Amino acid sequence: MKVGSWNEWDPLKHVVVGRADGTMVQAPEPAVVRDWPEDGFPLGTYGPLPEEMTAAANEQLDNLAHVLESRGIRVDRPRPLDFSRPVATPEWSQQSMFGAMPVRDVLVVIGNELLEATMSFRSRWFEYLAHRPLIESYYRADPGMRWEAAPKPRLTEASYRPGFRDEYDALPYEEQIARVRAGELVLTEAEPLFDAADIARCGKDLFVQQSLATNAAGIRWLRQHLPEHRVHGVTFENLHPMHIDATWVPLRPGLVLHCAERPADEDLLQYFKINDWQVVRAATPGRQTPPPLSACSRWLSMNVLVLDPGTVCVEASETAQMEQLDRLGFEVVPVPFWDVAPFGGGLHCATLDVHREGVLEDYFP
Ligand code: DAV
Repeated sequence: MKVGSWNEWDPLKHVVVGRADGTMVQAPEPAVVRDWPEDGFPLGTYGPLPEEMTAAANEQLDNLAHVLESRGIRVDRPRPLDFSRPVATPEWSQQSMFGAMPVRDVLVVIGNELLEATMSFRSRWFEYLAHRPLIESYYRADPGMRWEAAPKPRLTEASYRPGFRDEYDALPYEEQIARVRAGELVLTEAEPLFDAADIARCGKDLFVQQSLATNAAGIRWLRQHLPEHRVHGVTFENLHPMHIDATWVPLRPGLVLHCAERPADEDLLQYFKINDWQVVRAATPGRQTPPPLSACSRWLSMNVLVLDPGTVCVEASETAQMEQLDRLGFEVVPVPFWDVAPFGGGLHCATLDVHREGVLEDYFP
């Protein structure tokens, strides 16, 4: 048993796969406002996702676990909490938590270090507790593991721009994108904030997206915490940036998949190109609409899980994405996963690499 992973593609040996049990459409909070009247959750309401959706998601998550186990990969599962419970710190209270499906958002393994992200939603402040029994067991089993947690944020009103949503939604597109580029979204710079799923790991280089969940102070904290890495703060032309793993997805050394609808900064493109990386525009998703009850987009089609530099799991209905990866030389493992999407994402979101074989390398010398 070993905790260790330097990138998104080395041979996967041990992984956590999330669970859908008890996932909530979370109660309103400064960072998030859910408004899905057609799906039974009009503005201001909250509650558990329907039981039949939860059962369907769990079936697909269990199937993913079996697919991985049948390939000799060890799979662990988190312990869901009662996410319907109100939670509080001395400075705020929140009427519900969220869930334990997108493990990728909460935790990241960088080398022998397992790092707990700050998170930036009040509904997700306690989510690490769903994963703690596993983390404790890893810490006991692997004397070489480093266990770290970023500073727990306060998440007071000072961490959020008041009236952000209405103001932002009323801006013309160019001004919205200027805000994205400047990192002036819902989070202020009062304290470091980041979700682990805004990090794309490429050995010595870590690409961290500033987003609705990650601020500049969070990226600065990561840079200071990981002095042996080059930590790049990046943005894309995306009106609702939230986690990098449906936008900029490294697949193997020299190959990154990019969401064509979300142009990258010229600096980022140049950095990859001068280091002989191929930047490939991901195939257009098969679906026209985002998943229900979800902040994710249809670009979950490119939220793939790489098993080794020649093998990749792709959502089973995303034919064009599978064909593209096949042409790029991968063995494609189709995994049905669309029923999981309402619970927080795709195959990459739902997993955490505990151990990938391999060593720290510099892919951008
Ligand atoms: O860009 O559609 C995908 C990842 C969510 N964890 C998006 C978000």
